[in-house]
Amino acid sequence: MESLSWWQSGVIYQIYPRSFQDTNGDGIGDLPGIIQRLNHVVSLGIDAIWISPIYPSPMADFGYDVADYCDIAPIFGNLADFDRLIAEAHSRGLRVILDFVPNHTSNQHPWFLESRSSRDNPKRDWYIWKDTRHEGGLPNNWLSHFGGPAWGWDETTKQYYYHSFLKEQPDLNWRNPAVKQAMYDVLRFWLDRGVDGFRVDVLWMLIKDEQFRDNPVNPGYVPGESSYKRLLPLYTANRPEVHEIVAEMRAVLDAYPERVLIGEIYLPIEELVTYYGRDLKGAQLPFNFQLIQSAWNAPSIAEIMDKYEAALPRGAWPNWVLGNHDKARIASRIGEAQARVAAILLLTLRGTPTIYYGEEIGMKDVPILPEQVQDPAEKNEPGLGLDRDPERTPMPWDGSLLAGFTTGTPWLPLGPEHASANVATMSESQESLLNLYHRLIELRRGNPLLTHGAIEAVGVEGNILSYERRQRNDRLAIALNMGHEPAQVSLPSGRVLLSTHFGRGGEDVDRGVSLRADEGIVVQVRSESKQGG
Ligand code: TEU
Ligand code: CA
Repeated sequence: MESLSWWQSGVIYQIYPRSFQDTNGDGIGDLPGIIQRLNHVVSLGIDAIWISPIYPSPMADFGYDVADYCDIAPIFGNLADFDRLIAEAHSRGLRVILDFVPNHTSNQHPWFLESRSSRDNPKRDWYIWKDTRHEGGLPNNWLSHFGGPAWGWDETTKQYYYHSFLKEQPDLNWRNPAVKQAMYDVLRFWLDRGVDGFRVDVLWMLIKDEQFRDNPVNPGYVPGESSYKRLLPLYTANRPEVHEIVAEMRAVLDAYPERVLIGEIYLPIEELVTYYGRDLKGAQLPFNFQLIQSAWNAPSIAEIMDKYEAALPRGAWPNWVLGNHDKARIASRIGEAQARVAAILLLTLRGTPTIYYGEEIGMKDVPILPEQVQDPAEKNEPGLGLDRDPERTPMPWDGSLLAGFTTGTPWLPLGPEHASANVATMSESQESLLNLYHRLIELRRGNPLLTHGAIEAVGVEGNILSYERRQRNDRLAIALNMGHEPAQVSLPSGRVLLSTHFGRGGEDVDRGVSLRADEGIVVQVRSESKQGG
């Protein structure tokens, strides 16, 4: 049995700190709140938490506009709280992964204030400044993810600066060695404080075309999509030079024991896997968002599984997610019944799963009224369905009016279902989704086939996706009915270890099994010798 690192055998849990637990009544989650709720995470069987940004920030993009990379935003607490969080997590065997946002700073960061102060400021070249084009227009046609041009005008120095996102998020110039060294020192600052790894924001965007060539028009643009999609980001993302930076970041982490580099990378599979790097010295876990982007049916998921496994460089470690703080929640995308099936899929696929907070209780997108909108993506381009607030609402801990999240006014509304869909209520019910997650993670931790086993025999029969996890003669068979009708599926004989439908565990199945609508099962296959008996 090969020995795996913690980030290979473990389960990662993403915490959106604003919405996890408030402890001072301001309606905003904080670090003491995360500490208060660590036991929930540990009881779930989680091995590592990834915390979205907690640094000082004007919060124009809710923390993804960093004004100081080496401190904690007062609304979340301070460095003493952070050190306590690390100690409390580590004492429970939990690792802590931070969100690293290197592509851009806040426009309030001292570096940018210096850079914009004059054209010959020593930090001018820490950002990307360009003159107007000869006829007085923008430097080129590059667009912001959040609508409009990606060029912000600076009246003082009469130049434009580049911003992939909000004008409050000026992009750093990652071609500048001084920027790289300063940012690698940021990594060391947190590594020295005991951080176990980083999820790197927009890793694939760090380098932009040196010639600033116009991006090509997107022939597939559909009116009603975000304006950013009018162009293909050929010259503003996934540039070949970025891999040198990924390797350098990884080298910084490799100077410390057992650290992990996770990359946020929205690219097709064949491009995504290049971020494992030469000799696997890139990101250990380039985030695989295929399950978020895919249609939810057996053939589509089977195709992704085959394609991804085939594309992985030799020795590269897979990973899977169902959601995050930018994308509609899985239970809203596929419904409560299929969210149970998705839990089995996520936790029995080969590789590291990341659970987004609330997925374990089937949290759904919460409807946000126009006057409640906080997300700049929606404010900048209203009515296109770009709002990310629905998937960022407070974690419902119990069925009380404020769900045990706060004693104040929550910064976003609680979901209408929170009276029943909350941790306390679900903990009481053996049949709840929360208990299915408990059972699944317990099975995963106790069964090396799920951490170490190969994935084989991926098959589709109608709406049923089936596959096996194998190691020598040991086999688990998984069958997932992604349809809403009962169906029969041929499976090797064995014993049901777990089903989405409580009470089926222990049942013998013999060369075939009937699945209820929206049912998934995990079967311990009887070994060959016994099969014949
Ligand atoms: O998201 C980057 C990204 O992929 C965006 O295209 C994202 O899908 C978009 O924001 C959806 O509207 C990262 C962070 O996860 C996101 O929260 C930040 O807003 C963004 O970078 C800028 O830092
Ligand atoms: Ca608070």
